[in-house]
Amino acid sequence: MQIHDKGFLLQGSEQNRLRQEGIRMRLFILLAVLYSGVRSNTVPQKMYGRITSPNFPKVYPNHKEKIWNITVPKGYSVRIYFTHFNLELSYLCEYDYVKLSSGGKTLAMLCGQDSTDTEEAPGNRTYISVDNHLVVVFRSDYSNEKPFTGFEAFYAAEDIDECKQPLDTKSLCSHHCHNYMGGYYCSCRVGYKLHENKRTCTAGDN
Ligand SMILES: [Ca+2]
Ligand SMILES: [Ca+2]
Repeated sequence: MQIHDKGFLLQGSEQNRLRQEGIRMRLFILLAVLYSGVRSNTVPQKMYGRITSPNFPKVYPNHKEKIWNITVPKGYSVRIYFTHFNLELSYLCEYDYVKLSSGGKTLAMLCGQDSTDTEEAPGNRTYISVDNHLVVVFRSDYSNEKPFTGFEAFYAAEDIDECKQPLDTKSLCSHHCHNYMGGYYCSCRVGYKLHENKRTCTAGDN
């Protein structure tokens, strides 16, 4: 009986400790969110939004860097397009630019107003992130010879169709794949059972 009581007490203090750790962790996350928010203008997780260059639609300032970390829920990607784009043109966009990157890769390096042989301007193009994160960087150098008005862009979360894989990759489901907003699921042909991994089908026992 005493042993049982002691065990119970220990459990109680263990719970207390865990609770305190939980509070500390939450405080830490809150501070981390606030801190990162100040540093890189993390866009809170939204399904859509609008971003613009500093001072838009007025001329953007020199010597400016701004970063947007756009995150949408898992199972979605970020589609972005520009309704206005007017940046200083420079060889390979090394002076002023808008850089789109996702999954550690650069999707586009944009500058100018219209695309040239060596520089890309967005025009009517839309860009899609490879996962549920998109990083947009705006950067201007120390000078402009003319007034440039910067950019305005809109983004929206777009469902990833997991069932539509590139031809050279293995399908996620061994039989049927069903796409839905924010995810997908697999099913099997008659006589087969879905494996615990929810993807492969095995011949049923019955
Ligand atoms: Ca410039
Ligand atoms: Ca989906």
